[in-house]
Amino acid sequence: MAYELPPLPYAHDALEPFIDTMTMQIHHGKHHATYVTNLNAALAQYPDFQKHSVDDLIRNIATVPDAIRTAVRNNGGGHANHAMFWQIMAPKAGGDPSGPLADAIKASFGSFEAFKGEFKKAALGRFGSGWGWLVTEGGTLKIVSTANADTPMAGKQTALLTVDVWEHAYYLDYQNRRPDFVQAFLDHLVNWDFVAGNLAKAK
Ligand code: MN3
Repeated sequence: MAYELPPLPYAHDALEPFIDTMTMQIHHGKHHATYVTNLNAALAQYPDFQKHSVDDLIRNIATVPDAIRTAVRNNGGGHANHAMFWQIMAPKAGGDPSGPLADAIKASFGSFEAFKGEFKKAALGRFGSGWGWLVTEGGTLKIVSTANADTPMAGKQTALLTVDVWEHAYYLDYQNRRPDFVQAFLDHLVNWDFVAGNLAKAK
């Protein structure tokens, strides 16, 4: 098996009360696991492509054969995005970033409050299923959103932070209230130390 489901970096109930245990069990153990299974199935006849990291696979999606490109884009993207999303969150997290990351956010958006406003706008403005992102491109931080399992890493951007806004990410706790989920994510779940590490690596 080329690709494997990474374990959650915390217990299934660790993000309560902001994300409930069953959501985490289904989201990680079913949704994410299915992306990994389907990615392996798509690449079963293409062993050369199994040697790449999933991030490299997505970054170089144009080199993937036509016959499996859509399957790899969707399932490889789903795998890569979720693998990052689990690490973006942590128990008793959220709050304000500090250090070079806080400076970069202030330089790019004016203030942390302005950043949060723009991030929420992107996450809530994504119609249907997708992802909200903080990325870095050419030394500037930007906020973008992507549809379905697409990732900004397929272009020239490097992802620093992401939130899954598919309904399966929040429906049991929040039903139709995506704004409340994204607010709780920013206030209580973002692991800013991990985001700061992503920024340091991108430089
Ligand atoms: Mn998801």
